[in-house]
Order: sequence, then C-alpha cells, then structure tokens
Amino acid sequence: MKRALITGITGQDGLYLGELLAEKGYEVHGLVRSASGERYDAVVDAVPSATLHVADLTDPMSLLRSLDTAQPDEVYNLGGISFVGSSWEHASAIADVTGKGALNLLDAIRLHVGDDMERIRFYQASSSEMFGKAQEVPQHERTAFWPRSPYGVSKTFGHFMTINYRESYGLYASSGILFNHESPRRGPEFVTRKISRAVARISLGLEDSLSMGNLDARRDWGFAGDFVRAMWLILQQPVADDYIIATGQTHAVRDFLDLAFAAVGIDDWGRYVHVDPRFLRPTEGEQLVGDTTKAREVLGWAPTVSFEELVAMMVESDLAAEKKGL
Ligand code: NAP
Ligand code: F7E
Repeated sequence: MKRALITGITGQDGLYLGELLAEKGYEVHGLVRSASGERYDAVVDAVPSATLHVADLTDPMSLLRSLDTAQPDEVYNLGGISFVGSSWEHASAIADVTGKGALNLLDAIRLHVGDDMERIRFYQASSSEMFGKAQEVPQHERTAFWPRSPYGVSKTFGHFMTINYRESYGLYASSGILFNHESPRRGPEFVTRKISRAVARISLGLEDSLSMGNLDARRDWGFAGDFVRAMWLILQQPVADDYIIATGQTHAVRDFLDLAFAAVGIDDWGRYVHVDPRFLRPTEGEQLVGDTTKAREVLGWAPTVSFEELVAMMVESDLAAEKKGL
C-alpha cells in the first residue's frame, strides 16, 4: 500500500486529492493546522481513513516530525495562502507560507530521506499566476514568468526551489502549473464561488445585490476534480518534470455571471450586480490561458467537465445548501 502525505488537505484540492488517493488504495496522511474545527471535520467526512498530523509550513520541525511519522512515498504540497486578491495586504506572510513554506518542506524531506533521495516523490502546486503579465499566449512549460502579485512571486520562488532541489540533489520533485480550477468546495472569496453563492441567495430572496471587481477579467477555468487527477498522474511518471494543467479556454467573469444567473432563470443580472472598486486589484494577470499539449501527450490527461457544466454544478450545489439552511 502506497502512502501519501498532503499539505493543505483541508483546502479545495486537498479534499479532492485525499478522496482520489483513498479510492486508489493509498494510506492517506494530511497536515492540518488545528486538530478541530469545521475544516478538520470536512476532511474527516471526505476521507475518513486519513491520518491527520498537526503541522505548519512555517514550522520546519513540525514538517520533519510529520514525515518521520507518516513515512510517505509521495508528498503533495498543496498548503499555502492561496487568495491572490488580499496578497498585497500581507505580502510578507504570503512569502513566508506560500514561498518559504515550500522550501521548508523540501528541506524537511531532504533531512528525512538522508542519502536515499529516491524514497520520496514530491509534487509542488505551482500556479498560472507565475505568468502574470503573460509573455506569450497561450502559456506553455517554457514560457517566461512575470508574476504580478505577491502571491505569484511567492509561487515562483516555490517553483524554482522545486526545480533546484531536483537538479541539486536528484530529488524526484515535480510541479503542476495549474490554471484556475473551481468546484462547490471552492473558498467563498474566489470569484466563481462568490457568484454561485450570491446567485443562489438572490434567487431565494435572501440577498438582493452582489458587489464585484473587474467583470472583464478573463481566466482559464476548469474543475478541481479533473485537476487533482493530473497531480497524481504527474507523480506516476518515470522522470520528474513540470506540466501545465489547464482547459485551454478562457471566459470573462461576466460569462460566469451570465450562465450562473441563467441557471436560476434570471437574464437581467445587471440590476443585482455592482462594481465596487474595493474588489479591483492593483495589477491583474493578463491573457492567462494554458497550452496543455505536454499534459495531453505525456500524461494522457484531459479535462472532463466543461465551463457550462462547472457553472451549473456550482450553482446547483449552492442552491441545495442554501435551501437546507432555510
Ligand atoms: P485552498 O482551498 O485555499 O487551500 C489552502 C490550504 O493551505 C488549506 O488547507 C490551508 O489550511 C492550508 N494552509 C494555509 N496556511 C498554511 C500553513 N501556514 N501551513 C500549512 N497549511 C496551510 O487552496 P486550493 O484551491 O485547494 O489550492 C491548493 C494549492 O494549489 C494552493 O497552494 C494554491 O495556491 C495552489 N493553486 C490553486 C489553484 C486553484 O485554482 N485552486 C491554481 C493554482 C495553484 P487551513 O484550513 O488551516 O487554512
Ligand atoms: O479571481 C476577478 C479577479 O480570486 C479571478 C487562486 O486559486 O487562481 C486563483 O487566483 C478573477 C480575477 O482567482 C471579483 O480580479 C472580479 O481576475 O477567483 P479569483 P485568481 O486571482 O485568478 C490562481 C491560478 C491561483 O493560483 C490562486 O491560488 O476574477 N474578479 N471580481 C474577482 N475576483 C474575486 N475574488 N472577487 C471579485 O469580486
């Protein structure tokens, strides 16, 4: 039985990946920052067989202890502060957790495995935010990075540290450069979930307005369940490498609004939605769209959920949740 250790198991991707690995027969271990609370309970519900270890990416000893206890074959580093919108307000904290946290984990792995570098395969959750002001459209694995947010800069640090540990020490260290992926488990601060929740609440008469930022921003949005499958495939390859994971299609925020409101029978959403400058960002990622040729050809990976299906799935889920609460 293979053992996997997932940092960030309480997050959107951590929950889907934990489920996937448990289904595949893995012994799943996860890092949590606290051994109680709603997010802890969500992991227990989704992956009841998982063993959870209290640790923090900013605390190297806690990482080493968890590795020594779990003895994993595969480590998936999904932990970190992941919300771009607030990253300008706590740039230093995001550098510590999302950037240096990856280095802490790589160092803990190096100490844990000693001379036997082949004992562990490491996956780093890299991001399309590293492309920021895109130097090329669409972006592929060799496209130069130009991160435009403290989050993107921190992820770029983690990405290059991953490559550096592969090249310097021969660690099997791979990264998935993932474009936006969403689901009913997405945090409520991200634009897709913010919209699906608000649409559900507006349609039930629980709210009558939605304050938004840049409605013309475009993203390459896929379904998180598809994307965690790619993470697993990446670690099953004979040689460590980096892969773009995306759908290859972009949509504007207003396209998401169109479909989400249409799903509850509202066509004139303009009367509910207001642009509030508080949600505009100092800089935006531009023309972010992934070229997945390598993922398709090497991993045999392709997304299975369309943009339309994703929006419908998220609105339906929020409608059901809101109705339950009535
Ligand atoms: P998420 O839902 O925000 O989950 C983040 C996870 O990180 C949570 O489990 C959180 O735990 C944990 N965490 C936060 N601070 C930590 C710390 N100091 N030490 C240890 N763990 C900590 O993110 P996600 O959407 O699942 O994304 C997973 C990873 O992929 C993240 O690294 C994200 O930056 C990256 N990524 C995401 C996307 C996307 O579109 N979703 C795209 C590219 C890359 P708590 O419950 O304790 O807060
Ligand atoms: O914004 C625009 C916003 O916060 C998407 C993270 O998972 O993906 C995610 O980062 C777009 C941006 O995600 C609102 O300006 C308009 O252009 O959902 P988001 P993100 O910043 O793209 C990348 C790949 C990651 O790695 C990150 O971890 O939507 N937008 N109005 C808005 N965004 C938000 N949040 N709220 C609004 O009201």
